[in-house]
Amino acid sequence: MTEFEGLDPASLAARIAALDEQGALDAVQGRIAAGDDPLAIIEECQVGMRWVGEHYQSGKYFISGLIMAGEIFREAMVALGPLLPPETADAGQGSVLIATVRGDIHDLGKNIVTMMLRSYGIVVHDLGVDVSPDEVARKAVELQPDVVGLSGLLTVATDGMKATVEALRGGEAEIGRRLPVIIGGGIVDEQMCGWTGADLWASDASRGVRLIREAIAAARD
Ligand code: B12
Repeated sequence: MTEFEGLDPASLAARIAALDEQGALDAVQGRIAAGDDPLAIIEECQVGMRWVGEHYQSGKYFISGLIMAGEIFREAMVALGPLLPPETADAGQGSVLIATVRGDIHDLGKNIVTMMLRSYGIVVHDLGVDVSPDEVARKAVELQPDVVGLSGLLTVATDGMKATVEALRGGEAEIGRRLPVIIGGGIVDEQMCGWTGADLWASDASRGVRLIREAIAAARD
């Protein structure tokens, strides 16, 4: 195998970095058989995906590399998804409206967050990808979720994120309360949270799900 600087060559992350589909899926199965935590396996997949992304950026990989990495990850999730706690739907645990913002079609991360929230019994209304600010705001007024989650991985999508938060704030009068908005994805941080007008941010699913559950609990106190 080629050397993948910074990664252990035998690791799952390195196999994703090498776009070695079968090798990566074998590594996932090996880790599952060893009884590893599925979330830890997902996090290692993300390390490999980030590596591919960085090397796409530097010109070593092309768009086909991103597509391959996305496909490997999707297949890994076919094996890992059923190992996450079973999904239940119980409005008593709260509800979340989630979408990838306008101009962005990345959805693998959003789908993991959705799966994890559902595993806690939280009802998730997933609007999909490339969703316009008006559509998110319209659905928020219609469904009145406890929390709204916005996903975005592209720098150019940050405008869409900001516009969506503004549109949501515009609908709050009709809902009669402030809607906690959490933004997520590789590009978000404290600064972007402030700039977009969102309340919370998370660049990994575990932190995101914890913050969402806390926000639901606070809203119901
Ligand atoms: C796979 C991939 C693709 C696939 C996406 C497939 C799919 N169905 O999602 C395809 C091939 C379609 C794609 C297309 C493009 N991509 Co792309 N892609 C990636 C790649 C390699 C991995 C992304 C991924 O799925 N990671 C794994 C998931 C699990 O991680 P995640 O998304 O970060 O999600 C986690 C957290 O962020 C968080 N989270 C995510 N959403 C949310 C939401 C909430 C509410 C919460 C709480 C948490 C949360 O939880 C998740 C789990 O921990 C990244 C590299 C990278 N560094 O991320 C580039 C990357 C995101 N892509 C990039 C680019 C440039 C593009 C294209 C513009 C390329 C092109 N020239 O066409 C297009 C854009 C198309 C569009 N309009 O959106 C750039 C973006 C650069 C930038 N900052 O703007 C990246 C960073 C690569 C790079 N370094 O250059 N891409």
